[in-house]
Amino acid sequence: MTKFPDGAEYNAVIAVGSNIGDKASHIAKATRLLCETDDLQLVESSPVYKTPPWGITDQDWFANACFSVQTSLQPHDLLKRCLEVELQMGRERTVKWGPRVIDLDVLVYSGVCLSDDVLTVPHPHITERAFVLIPLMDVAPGLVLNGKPLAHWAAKVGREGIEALTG
Ligand code: A4P
Ligand code: MG
Repeated sequence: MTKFPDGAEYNAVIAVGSNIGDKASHIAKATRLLCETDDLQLVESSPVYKTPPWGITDQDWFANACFSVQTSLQPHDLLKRCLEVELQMGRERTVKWGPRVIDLDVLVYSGVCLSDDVLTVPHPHITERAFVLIPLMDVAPGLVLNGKPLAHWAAKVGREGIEALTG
């Protein structure tokens, strides 16, 4: 279960990744598109990080970032919005964990722990992935996952091969 820090200004965190073309601009564009309507405000963006590919390692490096948001959208509608932005940006689904122009994942949502056919929140594997934990710590440093602070999980996975591309 996730515990949000008391008084947090955000109620959800989105992770974004890209490993095709101009990766950092894809991330900037996705953030802009996602926050275009009144029901979702950007609270804070992490730097964009260059990260080694995880899962399928025989593919180009990724750019990864996280951003915290304040939204009135319920979790499934937030996922729907993320998938719409992916489609708008020409995302094609070919290989699971394979190359992608843009990937938007709902990492955490305040007070929500659920899993059904289309959505699992908190996103599975957060605690095993440095490419998620490092930007997540930038925007939600007080978050507690499975009873431990993010720094605990981040120390376990290390940060080998990860460097900031933008500040
Ligand atoms: N889905 C369920 N829960 C969620 C959620 N919390 N957020 C469903 C978003 N989607 C969620 O995702 C498949 C389905 O997951 C969605 O339709 C939604 O209903 P997808 O984006 O089509 O497929 P995918 O991304 O290939 O699979 P998956 O399991 O989401 O992979 P991940 O976890 O996104 O990992 N290495 C680095 N360095 N950086 C990366 O960003 N990304 C991946 C993909 C692999 N390696 C990487 C990176
Ligand atoms: Mg995904």
